[in-house]
Amino acid sequence: MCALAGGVGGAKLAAGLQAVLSPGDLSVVVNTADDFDLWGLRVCPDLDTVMYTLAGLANKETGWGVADESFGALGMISAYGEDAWFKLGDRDLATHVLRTQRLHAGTRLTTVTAGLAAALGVRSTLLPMCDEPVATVLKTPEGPLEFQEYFVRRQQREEVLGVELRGIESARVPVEVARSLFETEAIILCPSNPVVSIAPILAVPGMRELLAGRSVPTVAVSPIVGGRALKGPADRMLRSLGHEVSAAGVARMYEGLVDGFVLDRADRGEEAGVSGLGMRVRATDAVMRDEPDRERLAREVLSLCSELGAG
Ligand code: FO1
Repeated sequence: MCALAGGVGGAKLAAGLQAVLSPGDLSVVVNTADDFDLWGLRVCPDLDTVMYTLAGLANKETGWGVADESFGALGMISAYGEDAWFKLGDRDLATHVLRTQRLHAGTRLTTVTAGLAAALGVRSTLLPMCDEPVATVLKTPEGPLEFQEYFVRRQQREEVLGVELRGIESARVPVEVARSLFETEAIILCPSNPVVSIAPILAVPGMRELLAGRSVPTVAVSPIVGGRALKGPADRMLRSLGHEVSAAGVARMYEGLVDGFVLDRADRGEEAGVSGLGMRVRATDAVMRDEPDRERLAREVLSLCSELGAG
């Protein structure tokens, strides 16, 4: 199976899929347009969120970062007078140090990520959407803001009026992603932000064609439940960008790409609208509060994939 994912929501479903599939049967293609450089280090928040979650190391309260973390290095950075707005923990820092060193030595992000994930015992294949740097820059009334500046430093306060993916035209689908899409029996779009997590993956030149070229079922899970985002600013972002803030609104964004759509029981009223887009709909409990929830949702998604002809 091949899943497309952003950060926390995507990582949770990926963990559910990993738990119910045979070891090695899952690849996760992860958004890297949130990546940025901080204090000379290359930080890849979504890749790390998925990696720590699949390794069983994630901080359960935040969903990102490592469990049992300390912030000694960050305290020292503050003591030197830096604004420590992005909370890099001591254990997490090791990941960024090694990643940066290996990237500087000329190793591709795909290879670096595979090495880090294997060392942490992750039994799925973790794939960055591309090896080239891509940066999400948001158009706001305050001017253009880099993603983490908007998301963490300014706490998503500004209205998002547009999204630019800087560097996307030079990005290429890595051979490992192409292979994984070629071999998979189904493609799953995790309940991640459709605008800043899934859209950048789909925007890598050649990615949509690869997806469309496969005649396997593609199933998406709604990140919007009862008209609100499960996490993060997706609901406000959809509204300010002119999309309908509902499960059906998300389904419409995936029209032509997706054959199956999973939405929460709370949104049963939208089933007919989604079916009208040519998608088979499954209503279930789409909110993942704990590990059993993740596994149950993963089974529902896989069962919809089988119904649509996977396997
Ligand atoms: N999110 C925050 O809201 N505040 C932070 O200080 C923060 C630090 C951080 C460090 C490492 C990492 O991998 C992720 C981190 N995140 C933090 C999460 C991250 O910025 C966002 O969740 C994603 O980029 C959105 O998908």
